[in-house]
Amino acid sequence: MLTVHHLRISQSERIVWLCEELGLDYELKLYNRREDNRLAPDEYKALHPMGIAPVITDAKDGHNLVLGESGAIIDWLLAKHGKGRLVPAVDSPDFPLHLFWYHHANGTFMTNAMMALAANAAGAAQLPEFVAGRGVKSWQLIERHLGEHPWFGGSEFSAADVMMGFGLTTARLFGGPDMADFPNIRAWLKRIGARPAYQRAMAKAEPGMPPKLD
Ligand SMILES: N[C@@H](CCC(=O)N[C@@H](CS)C(=O)NCC(=O)O)C(=O)O
Repeated sequence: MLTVHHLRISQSERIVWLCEELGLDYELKLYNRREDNRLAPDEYKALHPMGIAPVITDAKDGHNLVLGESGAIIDWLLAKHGKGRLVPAVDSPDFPLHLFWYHHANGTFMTNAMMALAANAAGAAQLPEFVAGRGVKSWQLIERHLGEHPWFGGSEFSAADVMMGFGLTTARLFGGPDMADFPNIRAWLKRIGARPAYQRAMAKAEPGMPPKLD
């Protein structure tokens, strides 16, 4: 049985969302963050050597899969169960858009957000230029892209939207720019908020917590 291990208020919400988009049969286990340091509890740390969310497990046909890292998990789920869904055709002009944003999400956008968080936690009076500059560029590029295309992967919703989603929604609970400056991003947030799969995922992953869509 496929099990999604979701650490509350974390990037593992992506995997719940993907499972709902694909209509998969899966078990969802919720874990609260530790009270003292907001990190994953020991039970979560025991799942995988990195001990960070997301992690999936799947015990099937004598194989016990334990897989971490959002992109690896999404690639695995799409390869196993996607049947071509949520990735544009290789020959489509949407394919490179999808690839760029699918990888920008963790390769640059979230990495930069984490560096900003770390600098703030360390008491930096201001962010180092390479962090601040990259953050501004990323947000501006996202805004421009979503003014030209409805989805990160171009004309259709794709796994790139799932990858980008956390940084544009729940991660903003920890800080982020003034959304008044980003009407195209706000329109995208409305579009994902209207998706039944997103609504189901967030109700299951974060019961009682309204998704951060404004
Ligand atoms: N690049 C990783 C990032 C994972 C990550 O940083 N997860 C955070 C939550 S957003 C985490 O598990 N934090 C709790 C901890 O470090 O104990 C991925 O996407 O899987």
